[in-house]
Amino acid sequence: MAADLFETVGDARPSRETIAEGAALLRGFARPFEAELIPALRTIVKQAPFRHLITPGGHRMSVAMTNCGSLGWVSDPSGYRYDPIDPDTAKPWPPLPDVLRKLAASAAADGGFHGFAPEACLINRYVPGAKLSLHQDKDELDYGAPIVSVSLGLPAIFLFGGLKRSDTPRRYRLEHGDVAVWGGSSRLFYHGVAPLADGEHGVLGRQRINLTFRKVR
Ligand code: MD6
Ligand code: FE
Repeated sequence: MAADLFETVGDARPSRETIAEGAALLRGFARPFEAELIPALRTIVKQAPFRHLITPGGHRMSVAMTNCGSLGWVSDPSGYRYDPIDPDTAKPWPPLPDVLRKLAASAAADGGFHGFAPEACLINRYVPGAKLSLHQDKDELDYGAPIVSVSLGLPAIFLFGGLKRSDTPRRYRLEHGDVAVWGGSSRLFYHGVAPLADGEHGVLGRQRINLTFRKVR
């Protein structure tokens, strides 16, 4: 059969997609960092293990979390906050490795935000069935900086709405190595992650890892 005119070799998804003003998906952007990135993450989670945080409403989150950087995002019954100390280990969070700093800054620049210097990297682990309800990222003091979000492991459906919780979200499939950069007029858009479908990833197994880099103050 003759090749279809619109067929492309390899990955048919565009390498960069603007999904709103200030928001872009950079397909495969993290792949060149992978060989350094994954060992760095293994070191971090040995020092600051994943844990299931409790929301202010008293619910245990299905996504397990940890952090690296000078500040970490935490939730407990008293509220959400950024804390320089890991409440589980009573020690500072592991430092942000150079490879993560470089990945975050170069992705932000590619998305149009130059000079991005994150203080916090929130590391999320999803197992099949885990999800993240629609929310806004609004615990930071500096909304001028974007958020850079790196997806690793199993693919997920990212839900991306608007400024109101009632705005119907669009759905984007995020795969291993994809990066979302998020700022400007969409910085406070509601977003979430649909329940993770079961599967086995060649590098990370039966899980999805998401890194979100934030400039907090
Ligand atoms: C996740 N991400 O992809 C969760 N927030 O696992 C987020 O909550 C997020 O991807 C702000 C900007 C980009 C994101
Ligand atoms: Fe978020």
